[in-house]
Amino acid sequence: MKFLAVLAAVVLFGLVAVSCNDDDDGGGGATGAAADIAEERGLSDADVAAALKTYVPSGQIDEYITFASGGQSGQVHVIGVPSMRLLRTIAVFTPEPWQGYGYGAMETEATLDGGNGEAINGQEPIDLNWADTHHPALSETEGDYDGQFLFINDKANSRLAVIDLRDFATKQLVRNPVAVVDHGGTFVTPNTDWIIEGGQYGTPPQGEFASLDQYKDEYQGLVTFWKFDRAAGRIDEASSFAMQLPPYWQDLCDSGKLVSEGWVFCNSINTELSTGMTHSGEQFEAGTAANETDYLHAINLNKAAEIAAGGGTEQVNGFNVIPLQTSIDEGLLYFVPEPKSPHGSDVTPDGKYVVVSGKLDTHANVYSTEKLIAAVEAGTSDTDEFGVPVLKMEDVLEAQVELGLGPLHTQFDNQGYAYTSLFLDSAVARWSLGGDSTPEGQEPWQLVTTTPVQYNIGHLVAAEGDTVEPDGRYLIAMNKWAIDRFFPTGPLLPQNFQLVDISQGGETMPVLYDSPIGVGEPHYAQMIKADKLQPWLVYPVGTDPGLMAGWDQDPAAAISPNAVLTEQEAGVTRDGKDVTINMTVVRSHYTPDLVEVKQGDHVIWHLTNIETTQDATHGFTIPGYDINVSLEAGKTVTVEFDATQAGVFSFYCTEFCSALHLEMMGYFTVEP
Ligand code: K7E
Ligand code: CUA
Repeated sequence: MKFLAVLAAVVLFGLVAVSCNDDDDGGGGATGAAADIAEERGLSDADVAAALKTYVPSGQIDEYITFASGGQSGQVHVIGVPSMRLLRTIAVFTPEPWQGYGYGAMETEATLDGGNGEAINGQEPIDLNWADTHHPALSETEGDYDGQFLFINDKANSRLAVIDLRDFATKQLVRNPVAVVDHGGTFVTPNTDWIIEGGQYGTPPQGEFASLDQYKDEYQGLVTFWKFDRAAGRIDEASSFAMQLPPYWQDLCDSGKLVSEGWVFCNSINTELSTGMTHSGEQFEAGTAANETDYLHAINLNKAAEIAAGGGTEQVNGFNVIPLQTSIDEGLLYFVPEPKSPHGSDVTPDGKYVVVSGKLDTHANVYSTEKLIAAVEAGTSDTDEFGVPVLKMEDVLEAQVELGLGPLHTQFDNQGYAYTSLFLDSAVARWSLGGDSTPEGQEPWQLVTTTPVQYNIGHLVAAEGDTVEPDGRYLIAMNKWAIDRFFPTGPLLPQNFQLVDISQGGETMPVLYDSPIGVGEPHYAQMIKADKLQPWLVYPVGTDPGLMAGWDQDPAAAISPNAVLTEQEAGVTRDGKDVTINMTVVRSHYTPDLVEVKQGDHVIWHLTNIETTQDATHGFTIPGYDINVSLEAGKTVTVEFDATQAGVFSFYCTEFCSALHLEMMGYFTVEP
C-alpha cells in the first residue's frame, strides 16, 4: 500500500514539472492528465504544487494534529495538517449533544458544574454555559510536547479546562475564585508543573465592589499559577496560587525554558491606569495608548512557589494570593519597559530571549533573559508608582527587529527563523534569530521575507513552534477576516486558517491552503506531530471517563463501580421511590428494553456499552427529557433524573450503529 502511494506520488510529481516562474499560466508546467485538469480548472503551477503538498489520500493520516481554540463556541477543534481536515470538536465549556456532554450524563454534568465555581460573598454562581476560549496548551515534558494533556482558558469567566488526550475528553473545569476575566492563559512550564493564567482587565477581586474612582487603590491585576497534578490528571486547586499585581491589564504570558526556566514573562497594557471616558475623560481606546511604553512583567515563579508553599499568601475567596507588597519585598516581580500596547510574549526555543511586539510599534523587541537575570541581580532603585522595581530597557534589550505594521505573536522553526503575525499588514514576517541560532546565510535579527495572508492575521502556529525543539515544516496563519475568500455566508463570515509552507527557509514561504473555520473565533492553536499522540481506540469495558486519572493509572482503576459488564447483570431494581436500571448496550439492543416506573420516581440509569470494537459507538436518548448520551465502545455512563413527565417514551440509539440501528430501542413507561 505504502509503496503504491509513493509510486503514485512519484508519477504525479513526474507529470507536474513545476516551472521556475510562478505566473498564472493555467498549469503550463504540468503535463499529461494533471496538466489537463490544471488547464480545465485554470490552476497555476503554484496552485498545483500547493494541492500536491496538502492532499492526503483516503486512508492516509495527517502528519500533524492541530488543537485550535474554538473561541466563543467554548470548544476545541482538532484539525489534521497538511490536509486541514476537521477531525473532531472537543466539548469543553459548552454543552455538546453529540458527545453527550451536559445532556444528562452525570460525569459530564459534574465537570460542567465544576466550572461554575463556588458561592462568593454568599452569592451562588450563575450557570455558565459558554466560554471565550483563547489559548490551548499541550502538556510538556522537558519543554517538548508529550501528548498527554491539553489545557485551555475561558477569557470571559476566568476558567481553565483539563482535557485528557487518551480519550480527547474534558476532565476538569476550574473557575478562578479571585479573577473576573483572564487572557494570558493557558501556558505551561517545561514539565507542566504549573499552568499559567495571566490576567486581563483590572478589577477588584471577584464578588467585590469598588467604584472606578478607586481604580488605583481597589482594583488589581493578577496572574495565577495552577498546580497540575500529573498523577491525578487534575489541577490541584489547594496548591495553586495567584499573585496580586498592579491594576495594569496583564496580557499574554509565556514560561521561561532551559536557561530561563523558573521565570515567567507577561506583557501588559494600560499602564496609564485609564478608567474610561466617564472617569478619566478619555475612552479606553485612547486612554490606554497614551504612554510610549508599557511594562513587561518578569516573575520569578520558582521563588513565588516557595513563598506560597511557605504560607506567604493571604486567602481571598478561599484562594491563595501573594499580596503585591510581598512580591516587591521578596523580589518576585520586576518590570521592563516594552513598546506601547504590546501583545505577544514569546520565549525562543533556547530560552535565551523573549520576543514582545507592540501592536502600535513596527518592531519586535527581543529581550535577553540572561541580561534580565543579571539586571535583577544587580538591583535597581527605579520603581513604578506601586513600588515595583523597574529595570532599564537598555540593560535587558538584545535587539529590535523592524517587521512591519501591527506585529502580534511569534513562533519559531528548526532553522533559526522566527515568524511574527502582522495584523495591520496582513502578513507573516519571517525573520532571523541571533545568538547561536542565526540561520545559515543570514544576518542575525533581520527581517528576511513576508508572505501576505488574507486577512488580518491574529495568532500563528508553527509545528511544535513554541517548544524547545520546533519542527518547522508548516505554519498556520489564523486570520480574523475572510472577506472575499469564501462564499459569503451572510454578514457573519468564517475565519480563515491559511496553511503556509515554511520548510524551505530564505525568501520562499508560500500559502498552500485556505480553510474556513465557521465555529467561533479561534485565537491560538498548537500543532503536534501526530505520532506523539497515543489515543485509546476503545475504553476498557466499564470505564467511567470521569475516573480516569494520570497516564500511570492502572486502567482497571477507572472501571466504574456501576459498570454492567454482562447482560446477565442487567435489570431493574426498585427501592422505595428509587428505581435503578442496570443496562447493557450492544449492537443492536438495550438490555433490558422495557423500563416501567411511576410518575415521581427517582431514576438512576447505568448504561455500559459492552462492545470492544473500534468505533462501535451507541447513543441513548429519552424523548422529552432533554437526555442524550454518547456511549463509545466500553464506556459506562450514569443518568439520574426524576420521572416528572408521565407517558410512554420510546428511548432509542442516536448513533447509526448497525443495520438494525432503527430497531435499537426500548420503552420507558411512566405511569401517572
Ligand atoms: Cu486573540 Cu492570544 Cu486572545 Cu492575540 S489573542 S490575536
Ligand atoms: Cu446503537 Cu444505533
